[in-house]
Amino acid sequence: MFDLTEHPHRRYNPLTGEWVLVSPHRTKRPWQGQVERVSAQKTQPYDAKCYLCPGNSRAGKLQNPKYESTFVFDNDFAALLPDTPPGSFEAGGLLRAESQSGVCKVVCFSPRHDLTIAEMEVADIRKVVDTWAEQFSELIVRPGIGYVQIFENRGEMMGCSNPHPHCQIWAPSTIPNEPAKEHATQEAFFKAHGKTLLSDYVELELDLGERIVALNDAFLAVVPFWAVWPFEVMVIARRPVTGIDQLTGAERSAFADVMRRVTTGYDNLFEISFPYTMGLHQRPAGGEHPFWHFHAHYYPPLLRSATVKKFMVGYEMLATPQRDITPEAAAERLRDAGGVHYRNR
Ligand code: H2U
Ligand code: ZN
Repeated sequence: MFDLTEHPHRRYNPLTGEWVLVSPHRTKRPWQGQVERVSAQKTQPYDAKCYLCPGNSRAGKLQNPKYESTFVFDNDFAALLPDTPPGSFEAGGLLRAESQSGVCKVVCFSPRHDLTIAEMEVADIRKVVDTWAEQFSELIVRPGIGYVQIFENRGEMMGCSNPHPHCQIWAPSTIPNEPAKEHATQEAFFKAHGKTLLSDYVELELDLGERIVALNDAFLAVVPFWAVWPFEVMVIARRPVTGIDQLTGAERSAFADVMRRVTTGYDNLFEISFPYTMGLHQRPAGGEHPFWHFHAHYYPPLLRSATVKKFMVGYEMLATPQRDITPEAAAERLRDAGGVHYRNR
C-alpha cells in the first residue's frame, strides 16, 4: 500500500508545473558533509560602519537621512537601469537577447540595525507592509515597468551583505521567469474553474490541516504540499486579491502578524537568526489579471541544524529537486517552534 510518509514519490507543483522528488525513508541518512559557521556576532542598535543605518553615508557621497520608520532609496549598484536604450539581438534563431530596463530600490525596515522581522513589533512590520504597498502601487503603473519583485535576503548564507533589516525591489520591463510560470498556470486554472488556483488550495489546506504553520483571519502560512526546500513556507491571502495594494488595513496587519509568526518559528527551530530568501508574488503590470492570487514564498536553505544546509546539486541540478523530510513533518516542527521568540524567553 502506497504511503506518503514512507515511500519515495514525486509531488506536483500546480503553480510552476514542476515536480519534486520526496524520499521520506532517507531522513535517517548520516551527514558527513559541510557544516556552516554560525554567525554569532552580537549586533548593536546602531553601527557606525553600516551603510543602511540612519545618518550614515552610502556609496559615493550619498548620506541616509535620520529616518525613524522605514526608508526607501534607489540601489546605488542597480542591476537594472531606467535609461537603458531599447533594442534586441538575434542570430540564427537560437541566440536571442533583449534590452532590459527597470528600477532597483532598497527598503530599510527599521532604523534599528539589530532587529529582524521575527523580533519587530507587529505594528512596525505593518509599516513595512504599507511601504511595500506604496512602492508596488507607484511602480506597477510606471511606463516601461512589467513586474515589481519585492524580496528579502536574510543572513550570510543567502549572500546577504548586511544584517540591517532590509529588502530589495527590482522592477524590470518584462515579467521574470518565476512569476511568468505562475502567471500561466493561474490563468489556465481561472479559465477552467472561474476562481483562483490559490483559493482552492487554501480551502484544501484548511480542511486537511496537516501542513498549516500559522493562520489568522486574512492569511494562511503552510509548508506547501510540493515544497522543495526543507522548511519552505507559502503565506497566502485567504481572500483572492491580485496584489498587496488591494489589502485592507486589517489584512495588512494580519499579513504582518503571520510574517512575524513564521520567522519566529524559523528562529526558534535551531535557536539562531534563521537565513532565508522571501519574496512577494503578485499581478504584473498591464491589466487587472483577476486570476492572480497574492502570496509570499519563503525559501530557507537550512536542513537539519543551524549548520547543515541543503545543497541543490547532482540529481537536483540535472533532473529534479529532491527532499527527505516530508512537508507534513516540516510543518509540524515549525508549528511546535512557534510562540515566544527564543531570545525573549
Ligand atoms: P543584500 O540585500 O543582498 O545584502 O543587498 C543590499 C543592497 O544594497 C545591494 O543590492 C545595495 C547593494 O547594491 N547597496 C547600496 O545601494 N548602497 C550602498 O552604499 C551599499 C549597498
Ligand atoms: Zn509565487
